[in-house]
Amino acid sequence: MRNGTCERRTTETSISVALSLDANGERQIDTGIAMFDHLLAQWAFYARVALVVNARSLDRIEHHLIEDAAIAVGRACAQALGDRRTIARFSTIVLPMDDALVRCSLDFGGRPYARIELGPLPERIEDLAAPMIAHVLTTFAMESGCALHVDRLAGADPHHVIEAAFKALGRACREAWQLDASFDGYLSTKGMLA
Ligand SMILES: [Mn+2]
Repeated sequence: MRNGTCERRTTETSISVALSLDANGERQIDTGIAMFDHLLAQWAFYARVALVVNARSLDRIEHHLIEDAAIAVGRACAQALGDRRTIARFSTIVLPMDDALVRCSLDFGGRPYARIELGPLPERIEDLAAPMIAHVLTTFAMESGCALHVDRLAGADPHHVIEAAFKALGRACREAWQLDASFDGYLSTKGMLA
């Protein structure tokens, strides 16, 4: 089983994440921020992972809580992926949700990069500050070791746009993390992922 955990305790937050890649989308997520829980649940469900996230703020600063939870989820992914032998590595998903259409394209080759283009968003979406959305996606890319491109292709409702982004990321992770039986080793002409 490909499992990862991350315990992160600082003066700002207390975060606990447990992740299993080969699962069925079951999740238990509590960050105290309903919209963030909702987005993590969408990601986990469509990635078909098992995800436990318990995140508590110790300094009552929302930015720290969300940032640290994203770091912990990304690190748990990196640990679960291990040496990344035989993973399919790439995926591109274009995902509709009513008016919204979002493309997520990624490479889990281990070189972190993020380009997040979600267009104009209101200051807050439900109880989540909008600037945190790109921050979460970028942090995930840096800590999990993927090159991540997310583009809003259409969308009027900001809730739909960001929800579609996390669903697309989940579907793309599921594809990229699948083991490809057509080769034995690393999916790279270099013979390694670096
Ligand atoms: Mn929703």
